[in-house]
Amino acid sequence: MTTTLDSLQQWVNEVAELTDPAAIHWCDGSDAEYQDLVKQMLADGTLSALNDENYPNCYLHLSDPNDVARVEHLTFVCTSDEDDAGPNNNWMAPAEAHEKVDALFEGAMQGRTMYVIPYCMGPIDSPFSRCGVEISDSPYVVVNMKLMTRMGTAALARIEGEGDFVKGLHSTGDLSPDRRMIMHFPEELSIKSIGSGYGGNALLGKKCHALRIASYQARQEGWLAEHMLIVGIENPEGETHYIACALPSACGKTNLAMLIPPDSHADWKIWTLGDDIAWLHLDDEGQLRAINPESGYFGVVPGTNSKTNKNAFDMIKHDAIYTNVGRTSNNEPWWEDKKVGEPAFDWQGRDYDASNGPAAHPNSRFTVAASNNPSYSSLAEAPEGVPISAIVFGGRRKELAPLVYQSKDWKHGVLVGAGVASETTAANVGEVGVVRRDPMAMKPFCGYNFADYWAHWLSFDERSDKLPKIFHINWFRQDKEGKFLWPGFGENLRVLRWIIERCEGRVDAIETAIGYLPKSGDIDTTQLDISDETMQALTSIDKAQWLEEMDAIGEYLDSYGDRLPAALKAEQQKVVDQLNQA
Ligand code: SAT
Ligand code: MN
Repeated sequence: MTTTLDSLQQWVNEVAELTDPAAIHWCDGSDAEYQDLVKQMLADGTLSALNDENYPNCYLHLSDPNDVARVEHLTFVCTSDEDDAGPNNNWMAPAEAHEKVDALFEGAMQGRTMYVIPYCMGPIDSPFSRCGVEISDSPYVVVNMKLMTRMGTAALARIEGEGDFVKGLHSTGDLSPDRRMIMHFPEELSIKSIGSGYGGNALLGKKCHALRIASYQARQEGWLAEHMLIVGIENPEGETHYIACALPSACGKTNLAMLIPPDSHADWKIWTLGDDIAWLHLDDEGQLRAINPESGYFGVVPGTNSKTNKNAFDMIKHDAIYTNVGRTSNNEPWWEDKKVGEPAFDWQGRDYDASNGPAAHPNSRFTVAASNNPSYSSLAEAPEGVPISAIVFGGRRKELAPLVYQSKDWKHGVLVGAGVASETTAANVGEVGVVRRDPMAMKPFCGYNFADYWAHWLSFDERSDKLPKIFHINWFRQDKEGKFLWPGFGENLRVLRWIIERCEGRVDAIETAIGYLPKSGDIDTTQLDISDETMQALTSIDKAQWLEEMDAIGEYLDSYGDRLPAALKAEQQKVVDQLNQA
C-alpha cells in the first residue's frame, strides 16, 4: 500500500531518507494487521500475554522506567512569534526546533520498521473531524492508535480526498530523557516527538494533535478543542442531557464519563460519548455541539474495581492493552485497589516487594476501544455530534472549592474556567499533589497563548444566545483528618442532577460572589450516609479564603500582560468587589 497523495508520499520519502528505516509499512488498520503486530511484539518481548482464560486478548507492556508519563518540561510549542505560544507553553523558534529535533531523528529508525499510520480524529463522515498521519517506529504505538482512533484505509481515503492532514513524526529514539522532545509546529500543522514511547508523548493523535494542534486550528476556525469528557445523562422519563466536563489528567474523567448510577438511582442511565477530549462547534441555531475525536480510552488503571467503576473494570477484561501494571502469579494484571488477587510481579517485572513501592505504577494505563464500553453511546458516531447543556470545570482541591457551583453567566464562566487550580497527579513527570493553576484543565495542552484562548472563549458570547450554562465541581474536598467529604464515583450523579435541574430552570439557588450554590436539600442525599453539617461544608464558601484565591487568580491573570482580555480582568474584579461587600 502507498498513496495517491503526492504531498503525503513526498513526506514519507523525506522521513525515510532522514531516519533510514529497514522497512516501511503502511497501516491499513485491519484486525489482521493488529494481530500480526501483537504476534511480533509477543515474540520480541515488547508485549507479554496475560491469562487467556480470564483476560482474553489482553497484553501487558512494561515501559522503560524512565518513560512512564507525559513530560511537560520537554514539550514545546514552536510558533514564529514567541508571544503566540504564551507564558503557558515552553517555546522554541521553529527553525531551531527543527534543527535540534531532526538531528535526533537522523538514522533513528535504522534496523526498525517505519509505520505510516493514517488516522481520523472523529467519525469518518463528520465535517468536524480532522485527519492526520503519524509516522512511528513503534509497533506498540500502532496497536494503541488502532484502539484509540479511526485508523487505516478509511482515514487514508479521507486524507487523499481532502489533500491536507496533520503530520506527526515519532520515534522512540534511545528513550533517553536527555534526548526526548515533544515539538509542536501549529503554523505548519506538524508534530515531531522523539525519545518516548509513552501515552500522550507518543500517541500523537491524542494530546499533540487533538488538543495542542487542534486548539490552535479551532481558534482560527471558530470552534473549541477541549480537554473534556462528554457524557449523556438519561432521566427516568427518557430525556437525555449531554454535559462536557474538563478535569485535569488523572482526576476521574473516565469514571465520570462511564458513571454507574447507584442503587438509589437505578432508573437513570449514563451514556459515554468520550472520556478525554471534546471538539465543540456552534451549529446554525447557536447550539453548542460536541464530538469526541477519539474512539478508545487510555485510562488510569489503579483504583479501578467493581465498586468504583464496574463498567471500566469489566471493559478491561478482554481485548485490552495494559501498560505498567503488576501481575499475579497466574498472570492476571494487578494494580493497587483492584480488590481481587495479590501481586506477584511489579510494573518493572520484578518480584513484588512492598518496599519497592506499588505493584502498578500510579500512572499505569489501559488502552481499549470504546466499543468495549457497555455504556458507549451510539451517538458518539453521529457526524453532527450531541447538543451540550452544561460545561463543567473542575479540579482536585482538598480545600476551598465547594462541591458544585454555577457561574453567573458565560463571561463569568470563562473566569471560573480560567481560575481552575488542581493538585498535580502522576500523569506528568514531576511532583505530585502541588496545587497549580490549570485553566480549563488545558495547562499542558493549549497550543497557543492562554490570553488569546480566553479571548476566544469570551467571543462565543457574541455568537449565540443559547450557550450552555457553566459550572464548577470539586469531588475531592477533605476534612482536617484527610478524609474525603463526598463519596464520589456513582454518587456524583446527584450533583449532575442538580446541574441539569439548574439548566432547565427547575431549581432555585443561593447567589454568592463566586456564583450560584445549591440550597440546602436541593442535592438529593436520600440513601446516602452524609450529615447535614458535611453537606453544609461542601456547599458553602469561606469569604477570607476566597478573597485570597481571587487575589491569586488576579495575579495569575496579570502575568499574561497586555494580551489578557480586559473583560476577563473585569470579571475577576467584580467577584473581588462582591466578596468585599458580602
Ligand atoms: O497524556 S496521556 O495520554 O499520557 C494521559 C493524560 O495525561 O491524560
Ligand atoms: Mn487527559
